[in-house]
Amino acid sequence: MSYTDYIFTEYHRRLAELKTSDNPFAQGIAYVDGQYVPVNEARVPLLDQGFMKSDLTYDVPAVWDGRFFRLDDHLDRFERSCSKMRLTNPIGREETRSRLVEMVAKSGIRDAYVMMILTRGLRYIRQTAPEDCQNSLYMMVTPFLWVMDEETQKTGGSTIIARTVRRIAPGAIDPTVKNLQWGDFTRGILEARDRGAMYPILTDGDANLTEGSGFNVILVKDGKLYTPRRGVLEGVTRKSVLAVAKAQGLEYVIDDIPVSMAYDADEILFVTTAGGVMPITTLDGAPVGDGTVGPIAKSLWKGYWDAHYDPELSFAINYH
Ligand code: PDG
Repeated sequence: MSYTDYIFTEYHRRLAELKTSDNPFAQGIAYVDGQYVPVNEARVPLLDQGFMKSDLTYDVPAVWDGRFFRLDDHLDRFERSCSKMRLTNPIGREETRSRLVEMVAKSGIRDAYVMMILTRGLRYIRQTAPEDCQNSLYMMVTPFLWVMDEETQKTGGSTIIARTVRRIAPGAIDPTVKNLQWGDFTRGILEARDRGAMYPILTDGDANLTEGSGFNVILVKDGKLYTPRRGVLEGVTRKSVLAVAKAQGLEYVIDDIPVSMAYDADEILFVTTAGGVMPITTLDGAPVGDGTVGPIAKSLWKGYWDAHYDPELSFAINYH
C-alpha cells in the first residue's frame, strides 16, 4: 500500500467510528457565550460586529489522529492578530487553550478542524467606538476538513492565476491578521470555476504572486522552493512544510515571487491546515512540469503527515 493510501485508510477507519458514535458532540462542538452546544445548534447574535462588519480575527489549528498539532503556534498567531486588531480575548490564552483541548476530548473527534473566532462583539452599531465593546469569543471543533479531496491529492489539482481580481492590498487589509474578508477570494473562486479550474491564485496587482483562497503557495524549481513574502498570511503549514524541506536537504526562498515563475515551475504546491500539502498539476489549462504529482510534492506530503507524530510539534488528547 502506498503511504498516501495508508494515511487515508487509517483516517477513514477513524471517521467510520465517529459516524456510529452516539455522543451529541460527535459531529462537532461549539463554544458560544460560555456554553458548549452541538455545532449545528450554535448561533451568532445578529448584532455581533463580527457578523455585521467582519470585525474579527480567527485562527484554525487541527487535530490529527488524536493529537493536537502546533496548537501553540496557532495561539501565538491568534494573539498577534488580536493585538493588531485591538481585540481582547475575554477568557485569555490559557483558558482558550484548555477549553479547546476539552472540546476535542468531549467530542471524541480524532481528526478535527478547530476554529476560534474573536469578534468585536455586541452594541457597536457603526457610530459607536469599537473600544467600548465587550469582545466575543466563539470556538468550534468539527470533523477534519479537506480543501482538496482525497482523489485530487493523488492526481493533482488545477489552478488559474486570477485575471479579474487581485489580492487586497496589505495596506487595506493586513493579510497577516487571519481574517474572513473573503471578497477577493470569492471573486477568484468564481473566476476559477468559469475557467474550468478548482482554485485561484491571486497576484498583488504588480506581477507577483500572493496566495489563494485559504492556502499559501509554494513553487518548486530545480529542486528549490519559492514562496511569497508579502501580501500573505504567515501560514503555519508553510512553516511546517519548509522545515520538512530543510530536513530533507532542500533550500527555500521567501521573497517576492514573480507570476512568471509559476509558468516555469517544475511543481506547484498549496499548503493549509485544512488539508495539508496539495499538489497542483494544471495551471491555466496547461500541465505544471510533466503534469503529474512530482517527487518533491510526494516527499513533502509524507514528511508533513509524519511530523504530526513529532512530540515537539503535537501532543496526545486524553479522550475520556
Ligand atoms: N492563507 C489564507 C488566506 C488562509 O486562509 C489560510 C488558512 C492559509 C493561508 C494557510 O494558513 P495555515 O497553514 O496557518 O493554515 N485557511 C484555512 C482554509 C480555509 C478554507 O476554508 O479554505 C482556514 O481558514 O481554515
